[in-house]
Amino acid sequence: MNRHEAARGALAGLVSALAGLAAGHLVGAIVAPAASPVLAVGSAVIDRTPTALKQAAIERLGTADKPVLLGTVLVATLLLAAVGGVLARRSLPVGAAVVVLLVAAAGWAALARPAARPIDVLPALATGVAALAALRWLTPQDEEPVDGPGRRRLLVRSGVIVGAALVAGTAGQWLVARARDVTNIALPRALRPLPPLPRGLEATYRGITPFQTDRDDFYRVDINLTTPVVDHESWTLRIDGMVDRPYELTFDELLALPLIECDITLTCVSNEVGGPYVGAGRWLGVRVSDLLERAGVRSGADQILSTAVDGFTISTPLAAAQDGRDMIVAVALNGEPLPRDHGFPARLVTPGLYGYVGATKWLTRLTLTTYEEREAYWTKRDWAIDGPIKISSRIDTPAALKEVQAGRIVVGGVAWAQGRGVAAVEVSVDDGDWQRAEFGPDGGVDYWRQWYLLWDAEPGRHTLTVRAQASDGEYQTEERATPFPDGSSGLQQIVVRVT
Ligand SMILES: Nc1nc2c(c(=O)[nH]1)N[C@H]1C(S)=C(S)[C@@H](COP(=O)(O)O)O[C@H]1N2
Ligand SMILES: [Mo]
Repeated sequence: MNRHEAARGALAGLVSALAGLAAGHLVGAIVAPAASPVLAVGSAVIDRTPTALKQAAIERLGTADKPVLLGTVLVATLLLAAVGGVLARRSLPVGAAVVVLLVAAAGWAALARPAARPIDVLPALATGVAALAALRWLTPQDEEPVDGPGRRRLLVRSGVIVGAALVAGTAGQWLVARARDVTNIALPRALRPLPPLPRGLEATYRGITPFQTDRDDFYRVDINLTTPVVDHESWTLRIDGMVDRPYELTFDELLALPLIECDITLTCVSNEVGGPYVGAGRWLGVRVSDLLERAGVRSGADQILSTAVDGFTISTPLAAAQDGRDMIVAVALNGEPLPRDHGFPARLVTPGLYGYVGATKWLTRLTLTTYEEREAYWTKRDWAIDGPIKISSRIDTPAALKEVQAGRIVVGGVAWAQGRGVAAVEVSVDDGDWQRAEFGPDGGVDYWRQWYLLWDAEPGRHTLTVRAQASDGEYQTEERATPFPDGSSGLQQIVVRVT
C-alpha cells in the first residue's frame, strides 16, 4: 500500500467515525443524552479513574478537566478509526473489526453507567451501523480501481457524509437544548415567605462577591459530563428502607406539602482555599423531617441514603434531618425552579454539610438505613463519612498578585460557618496584628457573610491573610477538611503589589 492509499484509508476511517459519532449523538439525544458514545466512554473513564489521579487532574486542570478528558477520548477514537480505515483498504472485515471494537467500547460504557437502562445501548448501535455503512461506502471494492476515479469519489462521498453528520449532530444538540428548556414551571409559594434579602456589599464595594449568587453563576460540581434531563411529570420521590410506611410522591404531590424558604450557602469539600466552589442562594423546599415523619422511621436507622437519576448516591446522617436544621428537598433556587445543572426537579440541601454528604441533585429516593449496612458514591472511594463544613473565608478583592495603587484600598470577600454563623472576620497584613473587618448584612447562620476592611496600603509587596471566627468562638485554622483526598479549607493568604 502506498502513502496516498494509506492517507485515503485514514480519511475514510475518520469520516466513518464522524458519521458514527453523529448518529450516536442524535439517537442519544432522543433516548439518553448521557449514553451518547463519547460522553458514555468519558463517564466510564471518570468513574474508573483512581481517586488520587482524579484529584490531581482537578488540581491541574480545574473545571477544564472535563473538556480535556472528552477531547482525549475523541482524539483517541479518531486515531483508532483512522487506523481502521487504513486496514479496511487491505481487508474490509479487518477494518470493520476495529470499528466494531470501538463501538463495543461505547456500548459497554453506556451500559456500565450506574443509572443505565437497556435502551441506552441504542446510541452505540446507531454509531456502529452508521460507521460501518460509511466505511463500506468509502472503501473501494475489489473490482474498483484504487487510483484515478476512486480519489474523486472518495472526496465527494466523504463530503456527503460529513454534511449529513453535521446535520445529525446539530439536530441532536438542538433536541438536548430544547429538553433543557422546559424548567419554567409555576411553583407554589412558601408557607411563610422570607422578606427579601437586604442589599449586599457588592452594591458599595466593587469586587466583593454578590450577597446572593446568581442562578447562572452558581458553581457546579458533579460526576456527569452532561447533566441529566429529568421530566418532572414522570419524576417520583420514593421514601423507603427502615420505615414503617414506605411511599412514593409525584412532583405535584411534593409541591402540595408545606414548603419552607431558607437562605443557605452550599460548598464543595474540593474547593481550594480561596476557590470558587461555594454559592449562596434562597432555596424553597419540603423539610426532610416532614417526609420522614409520614414514613415512620424505625429505630436503629442512622443514615439517609439518597439516590439520584445519575446513579450517584449520598449518605447523610439521619441526625441532620432531626436536629432542627433546615434540611430540605429543594425545588427552587432564588425564586425559580432549580436549574437543570443544579438538580431539577428536586435536590437535597443540607445546611452545615459539604455537598458530597448532603446535597443530592436529581434526587429520586431517600432510603433509611445504617452506616454499617450501606456506603455511598464517594465513601466507596475512600472519602470521609463525615463532612461538616469548616469555618472558611475568602478574599475576593484585591485579586491575588494584583498591582494596586498606594492609598486606601478595600479588602473584602465572604466568610462562612454554616450552622453556627460567622461572628468575626480578621485580616492580617504582613503577619501583623489581626484587624477586625466590617460586615455586610446578616443572612442567618447557614448563610455566608460579606466583609470588608479599609486598608491604608503603602508601596511594596504585601501579604494579606484572612481568618473567620464562628459564633461559638472557634477560629478558622490552617487545618484542612478531612474528606480524602485532601479536602480544602485552611487560611487564605494572598500577595499584592502596591505601587
Ligand atoms: N446527583 C448528584 N448529586 C450531587 C453530585 C453528583 O455528582 N451527582 N455532586 C455533589 C457535590 S460533590 C457537590 S459539591 C454538590 C454541588 O452542587 P451544585 O453543582 O448545585 O453546586 O452537589 C452534590 N450532589
Ligand atoms: Mo463536592
